[in-house]
Amino acid sequence: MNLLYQFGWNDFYNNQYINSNPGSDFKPGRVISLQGLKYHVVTRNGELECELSGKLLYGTDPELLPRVGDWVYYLDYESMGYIVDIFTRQNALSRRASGNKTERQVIAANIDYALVIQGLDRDFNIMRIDRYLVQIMACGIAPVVVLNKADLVEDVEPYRMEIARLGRDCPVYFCSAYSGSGLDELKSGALKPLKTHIFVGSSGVGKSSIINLLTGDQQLKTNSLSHATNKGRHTTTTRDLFVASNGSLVIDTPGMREFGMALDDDLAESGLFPEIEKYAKDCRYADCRHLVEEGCAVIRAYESGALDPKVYTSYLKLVKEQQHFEIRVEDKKRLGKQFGKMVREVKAFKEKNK
Ligand SMILES: Nc1nc2c(ncn2[C@@H]2O[C@H](COP(=O)(O)OP(=O)(O)OP(=O)(O)O)[C@@H](O)[C@H]2O)c(=O)[nH]1
Ligand SMILES: [Mg+2]
Ligand SMILES: [Zn+2]
Repeated sequence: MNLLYQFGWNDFYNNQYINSNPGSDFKPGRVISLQGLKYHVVTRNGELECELSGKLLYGTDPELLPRVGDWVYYLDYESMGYIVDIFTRQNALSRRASGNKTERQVIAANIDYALVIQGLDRDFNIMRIDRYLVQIMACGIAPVVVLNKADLVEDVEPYRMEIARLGRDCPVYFCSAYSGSGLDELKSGALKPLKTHIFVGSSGVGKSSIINLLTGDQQLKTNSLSHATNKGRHTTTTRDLFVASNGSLVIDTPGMREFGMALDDDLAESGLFPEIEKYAKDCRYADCRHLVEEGCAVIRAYESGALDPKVYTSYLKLVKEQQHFEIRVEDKKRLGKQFGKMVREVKAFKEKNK
């Protein structure tokens, strides 16, 4: 099978490629890792190290620079490749850039499933899970919850129930990278061949450990602490895309302390809070934000105990964060137009030099 298909190439990208009629010099590939300005790209002929063309590097909205998972057009140049443009994304997992209120940071592109990993130790935090789920769904990605380190607890059922109370339609898996329990179920249930999965979660929850076991070798450095000295930490610092043994594609990410929201939608009506929306239809005002409004049925449900306080608090926290996040009006017409122009320029250049 064509290597590109093994890395997720499908009609969505193929149609773009055909319609852009790029000529044989512009080849497609997928970014599987990036280190500084060096990109590793899977091409029809294997892996190729690439750099960005100047035009892309200096002339592009940072959100549209290639990230892991992006499909790109590149030009061969001796033993290197030059990335000249990216394909329109199916979606992108993004978050608010840390320390910055208005900028969105793209973590990875073209993702089918995002697996939120937490450890069943002090890391477990139901509100944090909910924040991840909201941001993931807002990016148009299907979420999955994975609770690792099941070896550290007697009974996982209380955790399952707590997640069920969030009222979200999202599969939950329990596993232990230490004992190996639950990993087969995770692989056969959550990891789909040819689909792209991203692992997200705080540092130390076991993302790389799980991926190591799923991909069948030690491709990743895991964070093994030597207890006495705290030395020998190998925390993941680059993002990488791997093929697991069942043909699914898996992206590891470094742990994120915060996963700030970067949402466009009006949260109250976004469909992201089904438990809130259940009550919202009885609010006095149609545009009620359920914060301080009179006649708010959501606040009433919260006060009466009908609405889980954790769900309401999680909603409040997100509204507050979102109010800080103002999205710049972006000039998105760059894509397509500029690329068409470049194709014509290269073709003209080749004609002239025949
Ligand atoms: N008890 C227990 N420890 C685990 C389990 N999975 C991972 N660990 C340990 O947790 C530590 C962190 O594991 P990693 O796989 O490096 O965690 P990570 O999520 O990739 O961390 P970052 O790359 O920093 O984001 C290591 O010491 C692992 O041995 C588990 O199921 N049970
Ligand atoms: Mg890691
Ligand atoms: Zn209300």
